[in-house]
Amino acid sequence: MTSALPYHAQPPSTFCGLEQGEGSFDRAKAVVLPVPFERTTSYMPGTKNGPREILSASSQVEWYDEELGLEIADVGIHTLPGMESPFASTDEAFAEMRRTAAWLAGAGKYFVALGGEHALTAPLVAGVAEVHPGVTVLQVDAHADLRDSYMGDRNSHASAMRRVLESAPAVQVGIRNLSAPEAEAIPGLNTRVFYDWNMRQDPRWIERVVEALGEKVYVTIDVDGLDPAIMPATGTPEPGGLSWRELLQLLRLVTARKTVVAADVVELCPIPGFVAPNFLAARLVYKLIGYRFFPAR
Ligand SMILES: [Mn+2]
Repeated sequence: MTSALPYHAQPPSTFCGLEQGEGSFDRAKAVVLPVPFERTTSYMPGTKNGPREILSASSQVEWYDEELGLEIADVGIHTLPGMESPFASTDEAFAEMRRTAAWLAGAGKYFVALGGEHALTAPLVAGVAEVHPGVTVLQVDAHADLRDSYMGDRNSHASAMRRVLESAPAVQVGIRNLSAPEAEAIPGLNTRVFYDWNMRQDPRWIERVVEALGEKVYVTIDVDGLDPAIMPATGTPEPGGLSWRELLQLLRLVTARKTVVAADVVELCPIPGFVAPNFLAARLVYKLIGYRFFPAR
């Protein structure tokens, strides 16, 4: 459509600048859902700008993926309008997210949600679990997020995975920051934790992570799970973490062996004028879509 305009148009705010005509949603196998939710951020705020900056950076992502040897965008990627919840309570906003996740999963769409703070993962997983009972959650994160509540708030981002465990078991990868009560709680919880300090002592750690997952998987990637050298744009950075290559190897094996039904990329806290982390997040979302539909054989 833009080619018909008598001016040079700005890239539309769709993922990868893909044009969306009539029937785009129906044809799309993949859906990008912007969720600029930010309520409980404890250190540096700004995750509500994550979806906008990921979409903006994605306009610079090549549709051709050199690793897969094809244009991932051919599967059909529809970008939904961002979720707005300015006057709603957190419970109401979460109920809306849960309904939306169940609607998308029920429609057979593979969705990737763009956060926003990590608390949004729990209602999305709950919605997906309504359609895919038995789904397990793969979390990449520096933080265990297993506090039962934080500052009196059970819906805090610091409790994100504790709430997730109420609807699905989890496998947590790259963990390198948690409290003593969280560490003490882990043996009694339906989760398997791969700590960053020792997970590479086993050269087969990626296989062990994948073996710990069920057949259907929801992937949640808190960008602070990555090495802050490549991902400084996050509110609670931690030294250590996964490299870009490690994360891709992990996702490649998960998609080869399991069915990934939905995903989210959360906690990007964009740094004004510094686009590399935003571009990394955009490329990660594109890889999450590519691996899902063109898994390794
Ligand atoms: Mn985190």
